[in-house]
Amino acid sequence: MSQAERVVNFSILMRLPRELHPCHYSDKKKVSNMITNKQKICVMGLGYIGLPTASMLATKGHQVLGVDINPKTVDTINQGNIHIVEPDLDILVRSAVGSGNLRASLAPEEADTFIIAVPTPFKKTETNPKAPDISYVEAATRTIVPFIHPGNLIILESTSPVGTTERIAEIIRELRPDLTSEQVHIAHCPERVLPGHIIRELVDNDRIIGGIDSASAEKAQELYKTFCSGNIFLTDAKTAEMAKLTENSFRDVNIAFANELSMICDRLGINVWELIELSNKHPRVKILQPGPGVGGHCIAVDPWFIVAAAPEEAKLIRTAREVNDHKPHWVIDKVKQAVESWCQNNSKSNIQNPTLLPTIGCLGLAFKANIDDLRESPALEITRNLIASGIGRVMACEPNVNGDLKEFPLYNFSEVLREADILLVLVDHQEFKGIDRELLKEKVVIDTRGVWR
Ligand code: SAJ
Repeated sequence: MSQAERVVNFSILMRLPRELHPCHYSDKKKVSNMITNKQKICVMGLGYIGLPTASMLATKGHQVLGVDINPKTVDTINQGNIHIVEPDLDILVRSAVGSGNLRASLAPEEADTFIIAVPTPFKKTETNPKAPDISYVEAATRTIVPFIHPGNLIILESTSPVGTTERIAEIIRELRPDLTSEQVHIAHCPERVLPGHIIRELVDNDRIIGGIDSASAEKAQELYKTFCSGNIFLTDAKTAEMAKLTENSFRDVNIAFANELSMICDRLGINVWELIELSNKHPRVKILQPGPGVGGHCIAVDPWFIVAAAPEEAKLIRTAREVNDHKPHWVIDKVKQAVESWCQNNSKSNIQNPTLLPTIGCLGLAFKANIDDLRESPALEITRNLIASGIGRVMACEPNVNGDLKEFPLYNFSEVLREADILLVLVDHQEFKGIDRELLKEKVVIDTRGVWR
């Protein structure tokens, strides 16, 4: 182990729980000896996947160059800091940069392996409002093309529509006719990590690697073995692409089932949380939890890639997306109904003459529990909509965000509990659990997460 690796591992060891530090990962049998397999690696995109992957590889002794188009991101990382929130990532990045094994840049350099970890959102086209947008993958590929040498490995980590890995091969063929297909290895190794648990899952999760040929898959496996202690399964690129989309679609369909049940139960006057708990006592039933909708930038996006590729066949997957996308609107209607009832019970007020409208407390804005990530959050969408509708004074509370948002102020939980007439629970953050139920006595409660069921 080099001095640099010792510094990395020691500093992480000092601050991370044992099961989270890289020495512990490398204790595991399946993680190969880092010293025998050091590479120069160029990681394109330093977001939620690229940065943890780059840092992890650096702590395993590889020389890693992280590339991002945002100069602020590059500067932040070169100072050993992070621009995103993820538990323990700050420690990992600081150590990786401090060791000299990780640096960030605006431009790629020659390397043994290139890893592409850029966004794959959807875009509106004339024929499809949710068409996959692989332009970032294409742009990243074009950027690395001049630096590719015979023997190089190119890995696509981004969740991608079926055919994207082959598209990378096509771009390289077009722009570098001097390279034969045997000289360049290309594989898809879709990321599978859960935001909030990225560092642990990066190491522990099983991985699927799909090569454009078996030599590519095997070469990629060698690299992932240097930090991944889970099993690594090899397949072709198309199957690997579809496997990732399938995993997120499976979850989306199952959440849609729970969300649909919650709306049915509301109509029938049944407590959906009790219903799910009881149904899950069956040995082969495992229903997920309803919520205000599905957020984040993965599960609400990836199923559309399957729908776009097979619109005739993907009926269930499409419907699940529609059910989950509808849920925030259903919640907004529930709040509007609650406001109307509140106004009727408080005779001085009505919606047309808003001398006395209720205060609505929105609890949680993040896209899921115990994180601060507001991107594609149904809770944020609902809160924005309620503010714009002017049906009452809205007090939003997000305990994981410091200060106010640009758009509206944030209040602390106790202020909201004290002042709100209607309490709308949008995220099952730890802070909201276990409060004295007496405090809810005079309130109208709409609990989309079953926190106070
Ligand atoms: N949600 C519910 N009810 C549930 C579970 C989740 O309403 O029972 C909601 C959450 O509140 C959130 C959304 O679904 O709004 C997504 O949250 P999540 O925890 O299910 O998933 P993500 O988006 O954080 O991460 C997913 C993971 N995929 C799967 O679990 C199959 C992760 O492993 C992937 O790596 C990630 O997508 C990704 O990057 O694709």
